Amino acid sequence: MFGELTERLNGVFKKLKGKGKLSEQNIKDSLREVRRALLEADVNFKIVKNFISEVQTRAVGQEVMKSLQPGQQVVKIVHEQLIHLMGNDSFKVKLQSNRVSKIMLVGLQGAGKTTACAKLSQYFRKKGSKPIMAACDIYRPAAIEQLKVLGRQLDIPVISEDTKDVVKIARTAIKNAENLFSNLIIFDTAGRLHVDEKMMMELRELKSFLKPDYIFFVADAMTGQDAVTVAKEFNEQLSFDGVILTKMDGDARGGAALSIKAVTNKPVAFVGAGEKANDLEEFYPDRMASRILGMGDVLSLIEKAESSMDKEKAEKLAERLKKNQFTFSDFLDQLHQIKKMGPLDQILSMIPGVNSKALKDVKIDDKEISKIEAIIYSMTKKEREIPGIINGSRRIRIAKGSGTSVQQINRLLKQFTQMKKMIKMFNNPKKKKGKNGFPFKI
Ligand SMILES: Nc1nc2c(ncn2[C@@H]2O[C@H](COP(=O)(O)OP(=O)(O)OP(=O)(O)O)[C@@H](O)[C@H]2O)c(=O)[nH]1
Ligand SMILES: [Mg+2]
Repeated sequence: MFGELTERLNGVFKKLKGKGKLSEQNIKDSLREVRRALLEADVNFKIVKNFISEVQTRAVGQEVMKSLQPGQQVVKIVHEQLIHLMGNDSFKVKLQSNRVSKIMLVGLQGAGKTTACAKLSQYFRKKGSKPIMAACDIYRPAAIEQLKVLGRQLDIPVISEDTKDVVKIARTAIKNAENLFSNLIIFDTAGRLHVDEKMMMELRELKSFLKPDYIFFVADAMTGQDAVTVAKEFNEQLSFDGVILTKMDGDARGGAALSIKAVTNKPVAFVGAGEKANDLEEFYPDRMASRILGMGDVLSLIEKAESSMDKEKAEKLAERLKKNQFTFSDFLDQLHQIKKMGPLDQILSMIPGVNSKALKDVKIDDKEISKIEAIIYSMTKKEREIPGIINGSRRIRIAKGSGTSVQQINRLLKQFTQMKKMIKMFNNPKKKKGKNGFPFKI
C-alpha cells in the first residue's frame, strides 16, 4: 500500500533526523521534497499546498526548534497533519435496532460495488447482523448473476427481479427482509463509465424511495485524482455518507485516500484490499498515516488476526503447546490460519519497520507455504503425530507424493524439530537460558 510514497517520505525524513539542529532552511528544503512526493502520489495540488503550509507553520515554530530531536518532531507534525487530512476519526456505522437498516452502494463501472456488497455483508454478519443483498443493477444480466454467485458462496440471500424498475426491486427486497428475518439490506446499483444524468436520476429516485441509512460511494483507489473528481460529482448529486476505497492491494499511489475527505468533506469509511469477501478493513486515519510513514500498523494486524483466527482452535493449541504436544497437524492448522489472513507480504507490510522496499528484496513467496502444506498432506496421520517414524523410505514416498525433493522433506523435519525444542524451552524457561535470558541464540 502506497509503497512509493512511503519510500520517498522515509528518504526525506532520514536526512532530517540525522541532523542535530535544524534551520528554517533545512525544514523548507525537506518540505519541498515532501510536497513533490505527495504530488507524485497524485494528491490534489491544492490540498498539497495547504498541507505543506500548515506543516511549515508548525515546524518552524517553537515546538520544533526547541526540541531535542527536531527531526523526529517534524515527522510527528507530518503524521498529525496526515491524520487531520484524512478526517481524524474513523467512521462508525450504526445500524437500526428497531427496523431494517438500508445501505446503498454507488459508483462508476468496475469500481468494486458488487464486490463491496459481498464484503460489507460479510463484515456486518461477523458483527452479528443478518444481511441480505438486493440486485439493483438492472442493465447487465451478468451483474445480477455475479451478486447471486457471491451470495451463494457466502450463504447470504440475494433479492432480484426481472424488471427495469429499480424501485420495484427495492420494494421487493424490503418486503423479503421481514420474511427472512433480516435486519440489513445492502443495495448494489449499476455503474456507468462516466457520470451521466440518466444514472444519477435513477440513483436519486432510489435514494428518495429507500431513504437509506447510509450511501457509500465506492471508488477505485488506483484511479487516484479521477476518483476524487468523480466523488465530488456524486456527492453533489447524492450527498453520500462515506467512501469505500477499493483495490488498495494494487499499486494505488495514495492520491485518492489523501484527497477525498478534503475535497468532498466525506470520510473514507472502509478500504478494500483484495477480491475476497474478507478483504475489507475499517479505515482509521491514524493507522493509515502510520502506514504511509512506514511506521507499520500493528493494531490492524491484530484485528486481522483476531477476525480470521478460530478462537477455540487457538485456545486448544495454546493448551497443546503447554503440554509439548505440538505436531504436524497443529502446524498445518496454523498455516491455514495464516493463509486466511491474506497474502504474506500484505501481512508483513503492517509490521513497523518492514517497508515495501525490503519486501521487494525478500520476495515472500506464498508458494513456499503451499509446498509445506503439500508435504504435510502427503504424510500419514501417524507420521504427522509422531514425525520420529519418518525414515528414509517414508521420506522418499512423501517427496514423491508432494512433488518435492527428499532434501526439502529433510529441511522441514529439521525445522520442525528445532521448533519443538524451542517450544519446550519456553515451557521450561529456567532451564538452559542463553544470553539475555533468551532460551536460544538469535
Ligand atoms: N484487487 C482487488 N480487486 C478488486 C477489489 N474490489 C473489487 N475488485 C475487482 O474489480 C473488478 C470489478 O469489481 P465489481 O465489484 O464487479 O465492480 P462494480 O463496481 O460492481 O462494477 P459494475 O457492476 O460493472 O459497475 C472485479 O474483478 C473485482 O474482483 C479490491 O479491493 N482489490
Ligand atoms: Mg457491479
